[in-house]
Amino acid sequence: MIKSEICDMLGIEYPVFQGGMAWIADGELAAAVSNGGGLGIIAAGNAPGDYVKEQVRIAKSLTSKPIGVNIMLLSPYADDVAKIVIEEKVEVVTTGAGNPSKYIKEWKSSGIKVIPVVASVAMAKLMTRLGADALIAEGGESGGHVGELTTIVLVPQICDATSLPVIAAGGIADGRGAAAAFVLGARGIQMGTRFLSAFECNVHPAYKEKILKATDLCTAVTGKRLGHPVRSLRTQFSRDYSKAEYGGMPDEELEALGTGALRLAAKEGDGEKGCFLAGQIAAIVKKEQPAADIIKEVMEEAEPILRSASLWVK
Ligand code: TUI
Repeated sequence: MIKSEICDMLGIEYPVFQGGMAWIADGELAAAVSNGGGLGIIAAGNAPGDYVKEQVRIAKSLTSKPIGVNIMLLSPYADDVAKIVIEEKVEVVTTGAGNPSKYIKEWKSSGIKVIPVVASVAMAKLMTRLGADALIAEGGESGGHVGELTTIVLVPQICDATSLPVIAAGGIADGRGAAAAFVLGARGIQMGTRFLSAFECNVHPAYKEKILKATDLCTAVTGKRLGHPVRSLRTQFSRDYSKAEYGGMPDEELEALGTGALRLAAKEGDGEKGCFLAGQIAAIVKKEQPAADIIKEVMEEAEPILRSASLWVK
């Protein structure tokens, strides 16, 4: 059994977080992950506060275990959601795509565990100083909004920069990746892409199908020019967007081209105009299964790998 201080800190069985995937990670998925012994996380994404409130209530009706909410800091509703997590007594807040400094004091004084995603050493040091409880080090192999560095170089550098426990994210979808993360110094893992194939994940069936059929080179990063690089499956949308991005389309038009594309993929499975966020590890996701089985399987795979690591030492 793999345990770490993250389990004690949050009252969870396995040090496994489910990534806060915008328009996908709802109350039902989060509850299934938490009931499976991990930390289920509801994605606020760009959705209004009422949506988040509803999903938290759904999750809490389905589990008595701790749950988290991921606040996407580029959202126009981030301030609203920051209050709602306090009102709804959410146990854990993770943040992404920005700097959550202005919220941390209030979350902490409300008893919320604060776990920001960091993509640089500077941000890790700042979050440590401001009283975060742990950090998620997310490498650019991940789906969605990506930083510059890969998981293998980011995790040890973040571990060296902080005394807080670090959760590794980006490029992890099985026990090999999980074991590697622990060897790099992480005390937990976060997976997004792998949970897309959970039975309890309510994403459109066409999205799941694309993940199950994904191959090694099937993702690409778009949006660098606007300062919001995003990794998604190579589709009609990503090709059209890249063409516009490098073909000189004005910024406002380019911004408009991306608006609504995440929702179209997640809710409608729209293969033409949808943006199907996915990590580079999508190709090793091969089957649908209950969220609880995903957690167990990944942890059970990692255990013998970590045990046998000592065989390399002569
Ligand atoms: O946030 C994510 N992944 C996401 S957010 C998202 S929704 C979206 N919609 C429109 C445009 C962009 C995104 C889909 N996927 N992952 C966590 C993450 N956070 N990755 C990288 C970062 C990050 C980047 C910069 C965290 C902090 C940061 O600090 C910048 C600063 O303010 O100094």
